Amino acid sequence: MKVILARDLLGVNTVKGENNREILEKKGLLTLNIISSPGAGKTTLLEVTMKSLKNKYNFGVIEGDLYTSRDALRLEEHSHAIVQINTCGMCHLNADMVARALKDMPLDSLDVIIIENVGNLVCPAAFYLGETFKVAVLSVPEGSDKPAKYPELFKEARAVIINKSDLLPYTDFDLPGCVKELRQINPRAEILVVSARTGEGMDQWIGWLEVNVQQIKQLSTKECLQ
Ligand SMILES: Nc1nc2c(ncn2[C@@H]2O[C@H](COP(=O)(O)OP(=O)(O)OP(=O)(O)O)[C@@H](O)[C@H]2O)c(=O)[nH]1
Ligand SMILES: [Mg+2]
Repeated sequence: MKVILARDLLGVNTVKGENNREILEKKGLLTLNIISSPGAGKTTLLEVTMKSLKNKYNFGVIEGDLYTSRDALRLEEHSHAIVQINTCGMCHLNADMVARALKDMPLDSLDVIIIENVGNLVCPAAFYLGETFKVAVLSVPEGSDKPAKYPELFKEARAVIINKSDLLPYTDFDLPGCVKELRQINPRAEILVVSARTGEGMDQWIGWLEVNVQQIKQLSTKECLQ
């Protein structure tokens, strides 16, 4: 009897993720894998971000949802290319799904790829898709204890966005305590406190994004010249 271990499946996924990464790096594309619990505000954050940058950068979006194309419809007007993946019940995207989506994208005319993962704080963190960075979104109503209780994603994220800061006065969210725990879990993560609704903190997040778009472009140009 053949026994397949979850570890082996993850290994196969990682190899496919590395293939995606190679393709994306050659094109000089910053690729962000945006992960959060359902409803933390990923799509809202992306709507505001892409609206403010769409005259500067061409965004390619891979939208992951169990069902429906609702989020893709919200982002379509701000993106240069968009592919919706419906996982039909699966709680995360995997590298193979992303490889198929990339084949349908005009990579040469893009500057950034945004992958909005399926809303889930745990499983998506285990599946490498070939992204440059994972970005974790935590929202105020979820509670400030979540990074310590669900550390997998927060350990790996290059940026952690604490969204819905407009709700801080109405909740018991302990912002200094949360930031302290995040720093213990992941000292190198950029921590950004934002409200996609009011716009508070959005300039810092957009600034972070722009710096990284440029760095990845410069890296790929240097490699081409060598
Ligand atoms: N008060 C407040 N509400 C927000 C903010 N950002 C998003 N929301 C609301 O939160 C709800 C969920 O937002 P979405 O952007 O759909 O969240 P999501 O993470 O994309 O959700 P899934 O894709 O289903 O996981 C919506 O009602 C938004 O209007 C914010 O900064 N403040
Ligand atoms: Mg969404």
